[in-house]
Amino acid sequence: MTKPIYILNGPNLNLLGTREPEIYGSETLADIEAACAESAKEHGYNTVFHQSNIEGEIVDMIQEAGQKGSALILNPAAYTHTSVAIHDALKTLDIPAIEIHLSQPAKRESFRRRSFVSEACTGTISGFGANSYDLGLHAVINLLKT
Ligand code: CA2
Repeated sequence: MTKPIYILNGPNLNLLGTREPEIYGSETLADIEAACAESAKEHGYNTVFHQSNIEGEIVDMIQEAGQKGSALILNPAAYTHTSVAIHDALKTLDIPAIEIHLSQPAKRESFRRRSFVSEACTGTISGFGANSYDLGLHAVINLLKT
């Protein structure tokens, strides 16, 4: 059976759709989860979707993705800019991993310009709102086909 695509989300993304819609859009994380599941299904993949506010839990889920998943899509949220632990976990993976962001961090505060995650990922998609997830999903599905 095909292994699922893991979609992991970092701190505060559980609040999506409730605050700062001008930056992050009005869709909730549950809306994004449902859209990803449907889009992946059209290509014969299941998804495992998870959000955590806790850095170590995200590390655990990245390790699980490496063991049980076919690919990883990760929005590390604020940990993008701080986490050596997430960088190290990503470096252990033998599966494609795509970093995604709803907003375009390069256009925002200077502290968002540093990503500890980019250099450990296959690629990065940012700035397309909730559509960044769908673009990330299509990117990994294309990689898995080749
Ligand atoms: O644009 C993204 O997806 C970010 O990963 C979002 C993070 C931010 O720290 C990154 O620089 C870029 C913040 C997520 C916070 O999510 C919220 C959602 C709704 C309301 C408030 C925060």
